Amino acid sequence: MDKGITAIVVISVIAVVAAMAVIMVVMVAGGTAGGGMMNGGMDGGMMDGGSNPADEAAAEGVTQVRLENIAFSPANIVVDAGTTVTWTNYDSALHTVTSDDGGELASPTFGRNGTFSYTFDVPGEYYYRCEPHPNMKGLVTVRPG
Ligand SMILES: [Cu+2]
Repeated sequence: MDKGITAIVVISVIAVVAAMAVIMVVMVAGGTAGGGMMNGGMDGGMMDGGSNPADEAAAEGVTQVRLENIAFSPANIVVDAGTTVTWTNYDSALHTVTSDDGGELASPTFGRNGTFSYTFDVPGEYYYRCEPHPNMKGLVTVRPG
């Protein structure tokens, strides 16, 4: 009788340990494989990654913006009118470049190694974000050419 109970207890402990091991393997795989939607949140340092032009000095002469770790980098650039800016997605997550004010700066959703280009002909401040990731914010300031 005692032996039977002991066996059940041992089996239960083994089952719990096995379940924890499986959970840990899944978590480690998710954190290192770089796949899936959660990637940026895990790797970005902050809870949901994110970028904010208010946190950065404006970068001049930059026409290439990276979408990486659920952030625009650099998130704050200054260009002359007539400049074409290209965004490239280095994440496995899908991103967009979407004007905050509903303007024509509006990309389709694009995935890893996808690019989107837009030519800024009209001077002004173009605040934008990523639709799936509201913490991803960026700004292009266009000076008269
Ligand atoms: Cu995004």
